[in-house]
Amino acid sequence: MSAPEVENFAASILARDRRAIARAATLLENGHSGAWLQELEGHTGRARIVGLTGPPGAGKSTFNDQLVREIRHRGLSVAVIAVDPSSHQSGGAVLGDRIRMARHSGDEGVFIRSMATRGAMGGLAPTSQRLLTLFDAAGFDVILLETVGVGQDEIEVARHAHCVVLLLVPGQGDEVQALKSGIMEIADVYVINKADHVAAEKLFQEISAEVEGRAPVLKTVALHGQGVPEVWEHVEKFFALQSQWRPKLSGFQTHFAIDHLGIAVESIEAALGFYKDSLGMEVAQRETVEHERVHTAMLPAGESRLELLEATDAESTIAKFVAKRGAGLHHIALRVPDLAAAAEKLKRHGARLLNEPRRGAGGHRYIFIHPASTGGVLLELIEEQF
Ligand SMILES: Nc1nc2c(ncn2[C@@H]2O[C@H](COP(=O)(O)OP(=O)(O)OP(=O)(O)O)[C@@H](O)[C@H]2O)c(=O)[nH]1
Ligand SMILES: [Mg+2]
Repeated sequence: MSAPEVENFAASILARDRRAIARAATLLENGHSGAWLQELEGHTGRARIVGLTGPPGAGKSTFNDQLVREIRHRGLSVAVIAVDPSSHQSGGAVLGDRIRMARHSGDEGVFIRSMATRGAMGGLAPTSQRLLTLFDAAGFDVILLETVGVGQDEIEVARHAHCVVLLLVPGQGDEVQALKSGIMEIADVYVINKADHVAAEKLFQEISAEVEGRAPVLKTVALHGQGVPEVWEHVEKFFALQSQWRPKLSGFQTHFAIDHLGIAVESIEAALGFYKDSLGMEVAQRETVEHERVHTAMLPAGESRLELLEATDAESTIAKFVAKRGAGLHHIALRVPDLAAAAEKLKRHGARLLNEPRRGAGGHRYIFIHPASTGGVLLELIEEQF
């Protein structure tokens, strides 16, 4: 693909063009990728990835089909990646998935893809990771990653998914197998499927005793959809709890980001001898802020930046800082979504604000907070710009 074709292809995927998504999925399954995939990587982190695993014949495909229906009822879009390791010969898996696909065909909010992996290291990790990138970038709210619990793959699933649902069925001695494989420790929601089976209650009791309240244990009859909405509710509850401490799930992302680190230097030219010439960083922007009496140079570093600060004259706070403490880290700047609200809240809590919100380098609004309030470092808050 030429550069413009790559651009076009990536743009079509980001615009949720189904034909482009299908073509990309096929390319990935056949082991191809390209610059377009890298392009997509910058647009991920929003989808909720739910792993679904369990022993052969537990009803995963049946359950998943019902779950897709439930997710659609709630107005969310969903992509399914069904991984079928060929060491497990279920026969009708791919055929069954075609039938499922047909059931949801015409529904723009559903995309189902079956993938056979060959051999033990048949490539679940790289291919499914890339498909996750694809579906995430294509804007699906939920991605269901389904695999048969026959060994390493289920642990892989746990590594890729944010939330793992483990399906167990009565009458197979699964619980013993599950315990051995280690999946019992990594599941976030336990489901006893085929609850219409006579031995279901006994298994439910055993698993509940084993899990000891660490995670919910639920019963379903996937065949009739019974109990499936409750499972989804627990998955949502799990995500709600996770969002409090897991910024990995963007969409729930923390509102704070390090905008830049400010370094007071004697001379920007001299400092650039190190940062630019020796280290190889680029200067994105140079500016003089008259009212702060400072020259600045901004050097991008990932999503954040280094800001070199040089005094314009002896009355500058930077000049005073350097005279008193020597050149060095001068301040840390955090981005916040609503500066006025942050300033109000800080005042209420008695923090020492050094100024009212005002405009600085680059035109953004900012405040400074005295080191006495922040643990010893001068802190700048900058308003997020959209
Ligand atoms: N009685 C009963 N049968 C069920 C239930 N859920 C699924 N089944 C049946 O169990 C069989 C296996 O279901 P699948 O959904 O194909 O199971 P799977 O886990 O995807 O199977 P593999 O992909 O082959 O590992 C099918 O005949 C289903 O109709 C249930 O709740 N109760
Ligand atoms: Mg299946």
